[in-house]
Amino acid sequence: MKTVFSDLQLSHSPKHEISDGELKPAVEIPSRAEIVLKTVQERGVGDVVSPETFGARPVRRIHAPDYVDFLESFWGHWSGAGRKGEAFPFVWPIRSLRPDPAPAHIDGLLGRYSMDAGTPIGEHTYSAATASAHTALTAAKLVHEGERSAFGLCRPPGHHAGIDFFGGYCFFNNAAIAAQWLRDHGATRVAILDVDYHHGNGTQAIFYERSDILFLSIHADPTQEYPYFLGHADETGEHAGTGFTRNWPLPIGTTWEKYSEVLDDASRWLLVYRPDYLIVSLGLDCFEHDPISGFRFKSDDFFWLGQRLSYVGVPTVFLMEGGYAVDALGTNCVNVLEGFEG
Ligand code: Q9C
Ligand code: ZN
Repeated sequence: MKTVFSDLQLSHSPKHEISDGELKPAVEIPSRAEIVLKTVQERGVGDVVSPETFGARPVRRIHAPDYVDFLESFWGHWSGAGRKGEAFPFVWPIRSLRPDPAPAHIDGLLGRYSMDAGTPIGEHTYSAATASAHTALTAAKLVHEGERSAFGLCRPPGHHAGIDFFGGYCFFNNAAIAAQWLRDHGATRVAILDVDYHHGNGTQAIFYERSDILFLSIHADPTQEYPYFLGHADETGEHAGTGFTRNWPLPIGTTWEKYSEVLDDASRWLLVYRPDYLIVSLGLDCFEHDPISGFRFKSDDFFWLGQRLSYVGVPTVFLMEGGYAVDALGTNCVNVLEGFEG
């Protein structure tokens, strides 16, 4: 299986995040991608290729023009205003407040286009997020050209990013951009299976009213875990998308034994839907030693996860999402890919 990766994705290098009432060291850091790349090479998964350029259009097929413009121009405004460090939002247009017209002030803009204070923007965030999206697109294109599978080593991740907001360490929704690109290049149905520990709120919301993209997610119960405000079992799609979203929230402490029963259920939905392509939002944060997560996968369990995904029998694009136990991240990720390849 080919891996797609670009060094540009390393240039987003957040120093801190706001969590637990503190300014803590960031966990979504460049070494995550470096160790996965190193393990892909050491274990001989296959060639590593650079992303192709796709221009600006595929990202703008998913994201609002004003949001993309905001991300592209933000650092100039921020540094121009004399701000020194990385940018954190701290005020949001919830409920009675108006998102539109968008504010002109940088602090207002940050809140208008974000969902949390854990996801700082730095000087190179836009170019890294763009490269990450192009990595996803290139992996999708490889599978579209006939490969059985491909691995987009995406970083920053994507599944929390919505049409016009960043959050959860995500800026552009790589899986959504890849799914839409496949639809725009002949696919009739695309399925996204999100196995990140956190609910993929951005991906779900983007496709919530559509039947041509099936969204399935297995994740920690949002009553107990980030993103807290989406991912309940009763969210199943709306309008034309009714029945084309499915969520399996699971309790903190879930092991592979329990998870795999639910994965069987999700696999049955895939078999019934018969997608042309499967995109796996591949979070590796279900690992027992993940520093911010509460499931109990062992490293070997990721191999079984990959094996089960191969049984779906559909051309598959793996796109990396979360996973923060850096030392084990390469092993866990490559276990999925090897489990898939059999
Ligand atoms: N005290 C992804 O896995 N909040 N994003 C963590 C920890 C944010 C995770 C707070 C978690 C976002 C792609
Ligand atoms: Zn996650």
